[in-house]
Amino acid sequence: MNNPQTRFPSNSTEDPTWAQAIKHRLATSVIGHKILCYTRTSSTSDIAKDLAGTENKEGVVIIAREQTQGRGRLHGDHPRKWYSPPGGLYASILLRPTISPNQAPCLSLVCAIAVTNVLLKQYNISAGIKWPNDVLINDKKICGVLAEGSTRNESLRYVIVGIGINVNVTSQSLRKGAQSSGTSMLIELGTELSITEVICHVLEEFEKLYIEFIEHDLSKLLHSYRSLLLTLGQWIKIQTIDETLEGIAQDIDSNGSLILQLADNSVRQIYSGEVIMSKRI
Ligand code: BT5
Repeated sequence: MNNPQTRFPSNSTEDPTWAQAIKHRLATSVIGHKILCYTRTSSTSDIAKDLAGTENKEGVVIIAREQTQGRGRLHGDHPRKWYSPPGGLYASILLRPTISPNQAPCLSLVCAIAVTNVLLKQYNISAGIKWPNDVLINDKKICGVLAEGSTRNESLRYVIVGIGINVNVTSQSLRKGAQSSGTSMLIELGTELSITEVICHVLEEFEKLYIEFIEHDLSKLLHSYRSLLLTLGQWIKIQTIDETLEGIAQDIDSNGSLILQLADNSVRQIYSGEVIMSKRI
């Protein structure tokens, strides 16, 4: 049994009324069968990790209006920070997919497709994806996705997909958090939106794509993913764990890896990295 202290961190304030409102509006069958909402917490992904010890059924969703220790992907040994002021949407989904551990990173691509589809179709915001899973509008980041998996005896125990979306975050707030290169739905549309509605759209779209992914791996979703990618066919510079490479972003393979054609025409498969520059050719 988990220590309640860790399960509900002391700086967390639960908001069961908000959880009920989301459940009432949500039209999904698995994702969000249980929802825990917080006004403020350290990181929704930490709470989800803690719950993974006791919650056997996948689809539990943890949502917060503010995070004090929101994190992004690892950079060396340290996670990058995800600036998480009030006005943003911070959510983590506990999943137990029956896939091999090396397929787990694909879930962040699936989630990036879901968020981008919602921005495009529900809000008419022309968003695209920067490989692997940043959602951008005019080169400005509006959403980041983080998939963290846990394995035992070489099989996947669970994956937590964390989603941060700047919904009603103002440009002043982004400046204050040193994220002037980011944007928000409020900035793009000039109007505040219901965070409840945004999370319901995202969870509904994610569930649809997650089921397709489980049934057919990434193959059925690759076409959508490619069409949303901003850098395909472009000359890019990419920072991997141990080197910086430049070349043409040729394609994405069925594991979600980027296929990069270098200047000498050799081809590299990049599993993870950060695109730091791109230009049309
Ligand atoms: C990500 O990492 O983009 C993944 C972010 C995932 C956040 C969610 S929120 C719910 C759940 N709980 C958590 O604690 N995390 C997840 P990465 O690709 O490493 O990008 C991090 C970089 O994005 C930072 O170094 C900044 O440059 C930039 N950034 C940070 N906060 C931002 C914001 N609010 N808006 C735009 N860009 C931001």
